[in-house]
Amino acid sequence: MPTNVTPEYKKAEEAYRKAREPRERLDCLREMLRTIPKHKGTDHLQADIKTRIKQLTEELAGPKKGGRRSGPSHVVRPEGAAQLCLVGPPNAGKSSLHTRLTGSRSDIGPYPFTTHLPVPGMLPYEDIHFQLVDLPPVSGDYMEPWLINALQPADGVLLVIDVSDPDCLEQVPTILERLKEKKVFLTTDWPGLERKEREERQEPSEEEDPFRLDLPTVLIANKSDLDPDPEEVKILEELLGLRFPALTMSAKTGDGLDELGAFLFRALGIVRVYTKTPGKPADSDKPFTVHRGGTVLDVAGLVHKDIAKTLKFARMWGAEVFDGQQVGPDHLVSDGDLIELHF
Ligand SMILES: Nc1nc2c(ncn2[C@@H]2O[C@H](COP(=O)(O)OP(=O)(O)OP(=O)(O)O)[C@@H](O)[C@H]2O)c(=O)[nH]1
Ligand SMILES: [Mg+2]
Repeated sequence: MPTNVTPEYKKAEEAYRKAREPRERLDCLREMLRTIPKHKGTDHLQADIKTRIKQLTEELAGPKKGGRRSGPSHVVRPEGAAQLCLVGPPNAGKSSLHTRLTGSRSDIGPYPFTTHLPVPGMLPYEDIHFQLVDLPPVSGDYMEPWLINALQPADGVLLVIDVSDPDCLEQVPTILERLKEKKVFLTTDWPGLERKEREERQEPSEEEDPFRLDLPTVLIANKSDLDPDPEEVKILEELLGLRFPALTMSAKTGDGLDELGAFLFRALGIVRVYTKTPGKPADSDKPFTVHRGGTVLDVAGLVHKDIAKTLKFARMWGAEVFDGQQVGPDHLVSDGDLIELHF
């Protein structure tokens, strides 16, 4: 990270980190390039920004006539409470899990490299949904060049392995290495779970690189029907020296699938907030979701950008307030709160 960057650049970088929509990310990158001080010390970063602008522009342009790339965009627009990408070695059962969890029609095959494109799907959990994105495999021999772009909007990763296949002892470190080369780090730090020791991060991060991507990761030990030893995944993690939270499941029998929604809800620290219009009953079927630490203002922004701009106060019903309590825009929301926005 170069020193002497302007506050203007810092602001653009901050906005880039927060942006989730590909088009918004592109705008932020352009702003970063516009505001970055142009001197030797920022040469690398300038080049990096330019490469990313080029890649994203191509992604957003879609199929090119007569060009090498054809077909749909590889970046999936986030929907639902959070986006989680399925990453793993070939044949681990990513697509099988995806079809069972989301009802998608992702291709399944008994041979490696069945999946070629990202496939989105929604996993229902209580009254919300998580978006799961099935992806092609990552192996020592091959990783789709666009896979890193597809990971950018994700809130987390499901690292899927075939627990009955001893090869996963080599596959997992290879995947971590390949992603790391592209500045993507799979971490144990889930916002809603107790923070593990700093040194468990794969790399020190005093000098934050704006393009470094840390993705909280859960290890999914699939094909438990082929290896019924419940301790297997613990042994694997010990052998691999990893501390990801882990879930054991079988896409074949359906065992363990039910636990994923509850895990994601807790691990991501999702907070559901219901809204109502003054003088009307609660609109309690479809909540808005924010992360723990979210405020009344954050919810207002999800309802409508203009409401967030003109928000005066809210009335709130919930566990932490008395019924109809008046609260300011900065008031923290908790799961199950009902709010009435006044603007
Ligand atoms: N016994 C058993 N077989 C499974 C399970 N999950 C998937 N399979 C089988 O494993 C093979 C690969 O499944 P896929 O879902 O295509 O695996 P994938 O990880 O998406 O594979 P790629 O797209 O090539 O990366 C298929 O023959 C599946 O039927 C499981 O839980 N148990
Ligand atoms: Mg697949």
